[in-house]
Amino acid sequence: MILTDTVEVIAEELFTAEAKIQEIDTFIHRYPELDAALAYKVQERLIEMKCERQKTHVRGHKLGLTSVAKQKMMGVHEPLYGVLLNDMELDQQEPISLQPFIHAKIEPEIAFVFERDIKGPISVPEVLAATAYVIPAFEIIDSRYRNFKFTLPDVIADNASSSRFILGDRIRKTDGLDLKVTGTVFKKNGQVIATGTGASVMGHPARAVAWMVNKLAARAQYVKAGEVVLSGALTEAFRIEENDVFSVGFDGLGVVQAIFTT
Ligand code: OOG
Ligand code: MG
Repeated sequence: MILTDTVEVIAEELFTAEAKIQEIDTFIHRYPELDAALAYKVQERLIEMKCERQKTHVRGHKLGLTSVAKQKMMGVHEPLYGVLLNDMELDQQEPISLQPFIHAKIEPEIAFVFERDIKGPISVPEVLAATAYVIPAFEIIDSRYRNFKFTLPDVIADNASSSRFILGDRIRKTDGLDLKVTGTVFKKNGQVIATGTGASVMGHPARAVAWMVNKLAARAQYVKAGEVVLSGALTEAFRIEENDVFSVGFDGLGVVQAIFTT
């Protein structure tokens, strides 16, 4: 009973923080029992609340902290996963207002879409064989926690800091493509701010996907055909300021842009 209350209280406070655009304290001190397993229960409850109250539905999944660059930046040294909802998707042609965000950051990712349901146990070659296509993507993350600082259970509960995502329009089959050597160039207002390669994501972006699918299997969950999976940032994330324009190009995959207003 007490555990259920903990889940309910944390999910409700995270929901409210996002709705009111207010940063909050992390939960780990208030609830020392908050471990990764309990935090995934909070995340599940939070997603349920969003689906009910925002009349949205699951669009896919995301990986986080799958690169050394991101793990170092955030001081959390394990990957995690979260859920993408339909109302998180933005169009790269539409200017994006900064009003709904607390302290948003942007990061380049490779998105996967699968031609059939994928369930654990699964290997990297099996993930690649089931991939319908990959798409260049941006993720906008916006932690609900003060100063964008958290522990692993806190960030799991907060649905892995997810906020929005943008998909490019070129899609590519993975045949003849070696995603581990796929290079990326990330620009802000025309200047290169970071570069990376597919291998920065757990050695191969498909390894991150396999890792998540195997974790989901332990909770009797899986990735459905047609869902989007963001495999995790290849570089560190950058704070978004008014009127910034970001673009990211992936060798052989194409480009995606994000145009911000005030
Ligand atoms: C956690 C989410 C990280 C990624 O791609 O590494 C993430 C965070 O850094 O706030 O989405
Ligand atoms: Mg990300």
